Amino acid sequence: MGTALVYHEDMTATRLLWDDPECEIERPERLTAALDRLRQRGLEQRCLLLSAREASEEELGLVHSPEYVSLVRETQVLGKEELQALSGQFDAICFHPSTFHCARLAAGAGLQLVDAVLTGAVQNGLALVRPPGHHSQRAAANGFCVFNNVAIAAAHAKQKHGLHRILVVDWDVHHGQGIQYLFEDDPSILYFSWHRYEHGRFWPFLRESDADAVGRGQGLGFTVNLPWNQFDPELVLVSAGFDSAIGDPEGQMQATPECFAHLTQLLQVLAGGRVCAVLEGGYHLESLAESVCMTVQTLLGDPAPPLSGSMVPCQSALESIQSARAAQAPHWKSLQLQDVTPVLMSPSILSPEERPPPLLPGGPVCKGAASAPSSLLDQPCLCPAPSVRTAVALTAPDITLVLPPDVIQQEGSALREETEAWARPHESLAREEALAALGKLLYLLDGMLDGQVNSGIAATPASAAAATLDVAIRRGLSHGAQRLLCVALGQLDRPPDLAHDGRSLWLNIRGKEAAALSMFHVSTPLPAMTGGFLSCILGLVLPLAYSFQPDLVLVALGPGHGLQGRHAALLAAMLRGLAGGRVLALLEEDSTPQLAGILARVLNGEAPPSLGASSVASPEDVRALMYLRGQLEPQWKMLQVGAFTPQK
Ligand code: Q9C
Ligand code: ZN
Repeated sequence: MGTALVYHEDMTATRLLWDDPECEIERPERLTAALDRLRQRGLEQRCLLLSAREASEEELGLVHSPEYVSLVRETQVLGKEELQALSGQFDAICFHPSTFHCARLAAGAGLQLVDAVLTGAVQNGLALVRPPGHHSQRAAANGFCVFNNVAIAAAHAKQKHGLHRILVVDWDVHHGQGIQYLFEDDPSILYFSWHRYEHGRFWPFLRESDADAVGRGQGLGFTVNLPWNQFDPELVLVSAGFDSAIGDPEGQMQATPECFAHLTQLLQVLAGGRVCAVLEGGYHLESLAESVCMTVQTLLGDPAPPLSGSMVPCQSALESIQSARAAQAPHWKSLQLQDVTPVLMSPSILSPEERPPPLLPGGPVCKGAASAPSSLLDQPCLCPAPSVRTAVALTAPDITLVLPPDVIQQEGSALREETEAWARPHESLAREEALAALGKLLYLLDGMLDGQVNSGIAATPASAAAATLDVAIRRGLSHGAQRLLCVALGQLDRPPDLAHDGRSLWLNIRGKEAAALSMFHVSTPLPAMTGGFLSCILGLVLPLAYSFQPDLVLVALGPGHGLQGRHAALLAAMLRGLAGGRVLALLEEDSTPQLAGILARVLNGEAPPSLGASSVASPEDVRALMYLRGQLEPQWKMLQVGAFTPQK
């Protein structure tokens, strides 16, 4: 459905007229650098370009007082001295005669983006704006922000489009206290911010930026944390500040540009993919430009490049997340799950030889804080993007009806002899039908391993599902995959002789018992309800997968998988964050064209359908999840995030 890019070059007009080291980083080149890079990468050309309009004074009045709007309007005619004097009344603000015009365009750009998304003209988009907005308050400019662009967009989405639940995610490095103040008693706008805090010693130095600020009155629980819960937003607004990115002089954090691709992709599973990002901070031009490209690329549906670096969460991050969860728990059922049952821990069943291998070949390279930002930014992705994003090798005659036009239906097949050689050990692959399906699968898999195809779907007769998966794993490992993640649903057993050498991680979702037979062999029951399924993906599958950092993902829906289409779509959408989106889905031949179609669309970059306000997980599902997390946490460190045992 497309991605909008909202911009107007007039927003480069506002600039610093006097000497002020604090304000000088918020410069016009921020917009031009981001836009130039989008052009250079061919991303601008793929977007629907919208020219920003000015917000009306009435629209500004959705969150600002008339007196404040008048005050800003009057700056248009002030001289330099007067502008400087007025600026001094606010914290980190430098007015310019064009400020009012620029700030109205910035707010208008957000409105236009929301209108475009909510009328269905586009699926999502980014507004490139100056000045930023999230620090500005009802009657005050603050931190380079004049009008609160995202807050105005949220109020407008409620008022003009009748929305009832809007999620605002603020990934700028600073706390958007302006948005928090404006909506802290409003339960229809969930404001989530992460920000550098330093126990109150980081700008804007506010006590209320801490985790225990949870909103007030009707809005209790709707300030600060956790998009993953029963909120089920209809729209996601992003206060997209890139001063949290590596190299930024303000934030001094370490997030690589790829992080923003992953953040964007995670948000795209909400609200049917209706995501509106509005630029806030970001002052390192190179890092800003790259991070903007990552965001737009992901909005356009391209798979996120794999994350690099250590996947071990740092202690201080764990502590912060724990405090935020604790503060939010009284207000969100999904955060109370952990208290359902004290988990009786059986002694660890992991044998010593199954401890993590020292360093896997081609494994993650830890980039320490010492490495210069440029070295992280200078690495262009060496592998060119595959020419085909998604290919399907499916036999159902009606499948073409449900495929988007750019999904390739693949006719090719591996050489007969070769296919037979791979099939030989398996009785179930002797039948002609099974052999033909295997040939098609091998051809597709080779296309993925060669880098021509990014993702795919293949089908197999139910009776040959396990054997076909077995061949796919072996073929993947022997033809270039360094680490292969296999998520198997239904009656599919881990190939018994598959080496426990750390090169494959087997995750089976089915059955009655939760069991971690080794750190690379995990089995969990299929949760009964949507809430349980979500917890399983977020609390187990993704932490394991992100820790493992596979370069190929197989997801197999085997006999009796019992998965609903929307659940399969969510799983596929989330797994697409791994391995640069190199995901191969294996279906049973008699799966419905609807299931194949929805998976093809999601693997191709479309948002999965919204799950709806989900039920919470059942006590049994929670128990299974907690048990496995406890078993696996010592090995897979990402499980420490949201752990039920306090970390020392
Ligand atoms: N050097 C935005 O990112 N200066 N505003 C902090 C410490 C103010 C940031 C002083 C930073 C304002 C939108
Ligand atoms: Zn900022």
